[in-house]
Amino acid sequence: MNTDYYAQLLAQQYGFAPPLSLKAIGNGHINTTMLLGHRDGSVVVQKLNTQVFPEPEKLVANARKIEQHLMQKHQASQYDLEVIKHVPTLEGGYLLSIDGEHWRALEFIGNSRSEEVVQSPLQAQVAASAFGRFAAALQDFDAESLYPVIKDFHNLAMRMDMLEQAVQADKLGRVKDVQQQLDFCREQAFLIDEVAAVSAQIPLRPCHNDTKINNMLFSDKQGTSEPKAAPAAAPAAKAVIDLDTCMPGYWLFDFGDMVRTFCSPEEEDSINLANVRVREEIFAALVKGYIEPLKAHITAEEKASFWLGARVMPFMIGVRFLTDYIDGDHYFSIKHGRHNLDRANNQFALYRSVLAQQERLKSLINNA
Ligand code: ADP
Ligand code: GN1
Ligand code: MG
Repeated sequence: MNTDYYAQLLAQQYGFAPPLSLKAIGNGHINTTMLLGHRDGSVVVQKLNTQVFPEPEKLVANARKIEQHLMQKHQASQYDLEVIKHVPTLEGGYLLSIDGEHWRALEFIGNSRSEEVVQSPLQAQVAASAFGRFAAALQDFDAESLYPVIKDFHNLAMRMDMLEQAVQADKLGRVKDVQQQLDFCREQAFLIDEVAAVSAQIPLRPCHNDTKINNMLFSDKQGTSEPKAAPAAAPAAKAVIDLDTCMPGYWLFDFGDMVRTFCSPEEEDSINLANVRVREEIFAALVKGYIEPLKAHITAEEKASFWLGARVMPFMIGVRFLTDYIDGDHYFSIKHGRHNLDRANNQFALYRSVLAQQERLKSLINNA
C-alpha cells in the first residue's frame, strides 16, 4: 500500500494538517486498520472489507446508532467505558470512497492497548465484566433497528452447509488433506439440533457477536495499541471496539467467543496444539466477570445456555477457518498458505479441551 498517498488523501478529506504518518495497527482478520498521525493527534482509519461487508453504509449506520445509544448512557453515568466515535469528513459524511474502496475514521483511544492472549484471571474478569457492561447497556436498545449486516452470522447449520459446499467444489484440491478434520466436524453435527432447542428457550438480545479478547481496549500509560509484554497487574478496561457485527443474537455466543479467545494460553493460530487448552482459572474468572453485570437481566435458561456457547463457538469458528482453507482463503486474512488450517486445528483442539473438562466447567457456570 502506498501509505503517503492514502495519508494525504485521508488527511485532506478529514481536514488534518501535516506532518502525517500512516501505519497498520492490531491483528484484525477482516478490515485494514491503520493509525493516521497528524499535527494535532491521531485517528484510527479503516478500509472496510466489502467482500465481508457488501453494504458498508449500513455497517456504519448500525455502528453510529449504537455509538449514540452508548453515549447517552455514558453521559447519564450508566455506562462507564469509553465509546468509540466515528469522525466525520469535512463534508460531514462518515464513509469515504477512495478509488472505489470504502474508508471510515474512528476516534483513537489513547493510552490503550489490545491483547492477543489473556495474561491472568484478573485480566479475564476485567475484560468479561466490560463485555457484560456493554451487553447490559444495550438492553434497552432496539436491536431490530439494526440492519443484518451479515445474515446467519452465528447460524451453525448454515456454517456446516458452507463447509460441505466448499468440499463439493474442492477448488484447490485441498479436501484430500483434511479428511480427518472433516470427519470430526461431521461427528459434531448434533450441535445444530442442540442450538435450535436451546435458542427456542432464551431471549434474542442485542449482541456484540465478536467478543474476541483483541476487541477490548485496556488502559496503558504508554499509549500504544500494539500488544506487548504483560504488566504486573491487570489494567482497567477502556473500551469495547469492533462493533461491526452488533446484531440481534444470543448471549451464549458472546460468552462462547470469550471462552474461545480468553481461555487458551496459546494464540488462535498457534500450532503448539499440546498447549491449546482451557485454563480453568481463566474460565472461572470469565464466568464471574460476565455474569455479574447481567444479573438483573439474565434468565436461568440463558445462564445454563453458556455451556453450549463454550462448546459451539470454538467449534463453529474452527468450521469457518476450515471452510476458508478449503475454499482458497477468501474470507480471513492470512499470513501463509496453511494459516487457516492451523487456525482450524487450533480451534478444534480447544473444543476438545472444553469437552474434556466438561464437569468442572459446567459446574462453574451452574454455581455462578
Ligand atoms: P477488525 O475488524 O479488522 O478486527 P478492529 O476494529 O478490531 O478491526 O481493530 C483492529 C485493532 O486496531 C484492535 O484490535 C486495536 O488494537 C486497534 N484499534 C481499533 N480501534 C481502535 C481505537 N479506536 N483506538 C485504539 N486502538 C484501536
Ligand atoms: C473475525 O474482525 P475480527 O478479526 O475481530 C470474524 C469473527 C471471527 C474472528 C476469528 C466479521 O473477527 O467472526 O470469530 O475473525 N469477523 C467477521 O478470529 O467475520
Ligand atoms: Mg477486531
